[in-house]
Amino acid sequence: MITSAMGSATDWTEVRDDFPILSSVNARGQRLVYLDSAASSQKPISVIEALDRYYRETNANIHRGVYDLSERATAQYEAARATVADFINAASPREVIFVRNATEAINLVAQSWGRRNIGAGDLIVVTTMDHHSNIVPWQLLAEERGARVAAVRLTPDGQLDLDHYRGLLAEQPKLVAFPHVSNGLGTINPAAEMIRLTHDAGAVVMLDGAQSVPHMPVDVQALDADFLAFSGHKMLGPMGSGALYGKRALLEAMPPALGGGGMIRKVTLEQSTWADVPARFEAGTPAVADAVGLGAAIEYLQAVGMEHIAAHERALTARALEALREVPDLTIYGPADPAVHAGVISFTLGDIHPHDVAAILNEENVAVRAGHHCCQPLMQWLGVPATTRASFYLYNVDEDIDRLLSALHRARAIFAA
Ligand code: 7TS
Repeated sequence: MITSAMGSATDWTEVRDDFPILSSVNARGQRLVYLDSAASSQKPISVIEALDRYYRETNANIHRGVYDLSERATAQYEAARATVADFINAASPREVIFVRNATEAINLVAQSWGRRNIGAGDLIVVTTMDHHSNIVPWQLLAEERGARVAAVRLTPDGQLDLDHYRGLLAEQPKLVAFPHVSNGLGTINPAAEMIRLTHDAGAVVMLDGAQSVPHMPVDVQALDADFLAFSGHKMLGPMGSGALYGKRALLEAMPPALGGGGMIRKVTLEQSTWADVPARFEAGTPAVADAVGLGAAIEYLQAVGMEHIAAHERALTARALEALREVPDLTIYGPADPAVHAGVISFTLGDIHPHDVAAILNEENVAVRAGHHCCQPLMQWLGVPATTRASFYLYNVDEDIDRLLSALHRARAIFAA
């Protein structure tokens, strides 16, 4: 197990060995090559043990009991919040709200900030490459409020068309929602520049960090992000863990999205008043163990070092892009420039259906995703119903790319026959 930030000599196979599931083999003795981390990451032993330890030694409801266990559970939950805040360089842990996933984080903003700030005729801007999670909540809000939703167009190689974006900003939107990194194309968007332009136009930014926070250093203060949503399960943490970051002034001006225990200051049968943030947005008993597990996941990522992880993934991606370009009939979507292409590679292989490609890869124990990746508007723009997608994380190694390549050649051979 790794214990400290590593230099350039990291043995990534040792990192892989921290993830028990990655040493599993199929009936033919082939080791699992997991290339679907954009959907959900695997979990290191330290996270599995943190969950186990929490339930064995600490479990109790939080913020309620006056007994030792409950106080320890509360302390661990709040320590995890501080760990998340530190990870994204939030000014205060109060700016971090625990949620189940990025989807819930975005819906929280749409339902709370949105209902208070979006009115009839207002414009909300999303992008053609957004995940449904960063489109549908805004459509629901727009429908309710009589607002409009417009989408930023893409350039031919799958980057945001910033000229079109500037044009939309001239229409003075109230809110702009965009992904830091696209889960369908791997495009790394120029978040800092876009946020600056957005603020100059007087709009608030919902940055979808589901594919960036797990893979690269993300500093909310340097970016000046208003809201940032991300999922713990994509960054080595437990399923059902995630976080919303919001600037404190914005959060403090927002009404609760859910009512219940834990989020109130005073309740009478006539009316209620709200707790301070972040408790105001955490109604009911939270997923305490999962928050603690997310804290452990972040500690693992920090021990390896986010810059270091990003560099490893850049190297894997550059190598994979180069190798995939040599496969006949294979079309790669997304930017050709590896500097703006994260470790998410979407492709089609001739006329073979993406699901068939994934099924043959699965026979070789190579796990990839096929489908629309919850990006139907993006698929429409690409003119394909689906793609096959390989995505990388810190536990992938060069050998995984070799296995992907040989499985793709097998798929070609099978379908050529
Ligand atoms: N935003 C982006 C950019 C995503 O990639 C995802 C999940 C979400 C939001 C939603 O995350 P959730 O944790 O709330 O589900 N993306 C994917 C994917 O690409 N394959 O499965 C889930």
